[in-house]
Amino acid sequence: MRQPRALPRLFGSLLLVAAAGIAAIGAGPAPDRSVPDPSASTPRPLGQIVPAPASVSPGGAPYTLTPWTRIRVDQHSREAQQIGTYLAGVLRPSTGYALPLTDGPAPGGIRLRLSADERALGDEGYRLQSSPAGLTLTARKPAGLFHAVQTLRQLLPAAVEKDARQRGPWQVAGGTVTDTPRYAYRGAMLDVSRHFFTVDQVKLYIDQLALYKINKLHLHLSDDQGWRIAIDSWPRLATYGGSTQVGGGPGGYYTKAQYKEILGYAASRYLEVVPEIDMPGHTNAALASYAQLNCNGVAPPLYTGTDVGFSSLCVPKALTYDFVDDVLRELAALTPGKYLHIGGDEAHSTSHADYVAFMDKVQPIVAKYGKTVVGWHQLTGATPAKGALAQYWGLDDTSAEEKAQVARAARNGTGLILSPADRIYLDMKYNKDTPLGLDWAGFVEVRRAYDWDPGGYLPGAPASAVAGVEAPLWSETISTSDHIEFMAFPRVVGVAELGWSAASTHDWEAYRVRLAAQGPRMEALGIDFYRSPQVPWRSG
Ligand code: NGO
Repeated sequence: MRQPRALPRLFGSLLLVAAAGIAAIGAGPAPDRSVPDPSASTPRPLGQIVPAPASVSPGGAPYTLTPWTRIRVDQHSREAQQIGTYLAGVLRPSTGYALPLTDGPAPGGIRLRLSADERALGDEGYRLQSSPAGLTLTARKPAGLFHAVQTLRQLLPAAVEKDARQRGPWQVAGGTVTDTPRYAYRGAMLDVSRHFFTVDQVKLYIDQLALYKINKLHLHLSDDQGWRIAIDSWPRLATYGGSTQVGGGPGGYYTKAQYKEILGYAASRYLEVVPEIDMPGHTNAALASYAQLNCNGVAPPLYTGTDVGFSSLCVPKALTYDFVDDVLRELAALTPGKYLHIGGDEAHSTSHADYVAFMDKVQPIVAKYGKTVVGWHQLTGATPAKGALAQYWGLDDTSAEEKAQVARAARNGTGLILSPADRIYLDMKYNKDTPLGLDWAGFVEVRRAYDWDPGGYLPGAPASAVAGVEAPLWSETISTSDHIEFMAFPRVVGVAELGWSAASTHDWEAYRVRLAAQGPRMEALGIDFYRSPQVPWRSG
């Protein structure tokens, strides 16, 4: 986690970072990785970023930031202005340069340009052009401009991420990067129910995810151990249901104002928040808060263990649907994004018939409030609503029938978010010695998390059904930001690449070298990542 840092002894290590370059992605002979480039002033090659960019044409002399550099932003776009301010905020502390924002001509400056004509750049794509005359970031939409800024950060030396003044030079290799994502859904999930995380902790994670162009933050807001979002019509959900967590700590919940603060912060980093209220199982915190929600009218005690599958909303009771309607109405009203996630996993205490009946009643409530259903893939055992997304969390050895059920739904129009547990569950231990995490899906090393193809992953599911990928971080054993960082990084970086980069760039040997170059950057940012022996890290 980011700590205030003393002025470091940095210049030597920058040479190594700069030397970590490889040629354009997926092309040409493999570089000799054992020989560091001895040139101090060689900027990092344009393709040397994560996620791998769609296309790179290197050429010409580098661009150099100077104390006189200005950031020139199209004045008419407030969002472009905000992105310019954000960029200045990243660059000022480490460069020590003033980097004023301007809308006038800025010779030699950084230009942020929005252009509606750039159709090929889509909703999130961008172009970065670098030459001694200037650096231009172009996008059709602000999200693309924001992603361009992340690319620019990665093209500068890692020390640019430090929060105190460092020595330059601050150069970006000459040439052009043109980049668009493979998938529109590139997510990370944080379970704030098993352990509660504060607004600031969530913001920190958002910043870390944004660096790698993740664009969805799924918040698991309710579970047996805690209800984490204030619902005015059922206030005890938060005040009582949110009053503990795994292991019996104090828990917590977000007031609506705090939740909006998270939403605003996520939006400023171009992440859409996907809120989840898990049901009909995983509902002990709600059942404990209101006796009348229980079939027998008796509230169970709050729960601080880690078992799953023992709770269920009372499917035959009419009140259950008043409750769900109230919760989803209030949540939808808070949610600027498209999706409401209704869980649906591990409903082991709900009969199959009840499960199907429940989903038949609840999915139309989501639609009534103008949102699109997301559910864990067990939803495909009921009838997924039109346009719904099913989040697949099976394993390589999940039964053929279960996979076939999901594939069938995909052929019938249900979109897929892929979160295979034995690949990208960030709460799985890396190996037997990992002090945190679970191992029910096996150990997941960095290579395993990266080395699979979402497009062809689920047999019988059309590639076109895949909306994207998401890396869930369940928090039974995770209770601090350091924990989040250690389990997420660097695996979530690989997931970001699977979500963004074309299948043709997929190559573990090349990826691990690009990932290694992220080590000093993550160090500069204070991210306590796992130094996997599979990655040729360079010290920073
Ligand atoms: C499962 C379960 C969660 C656990 C998680 C732990 C899903 C979708 N339901 O994933 O309740 O927290 O495993 O890895």
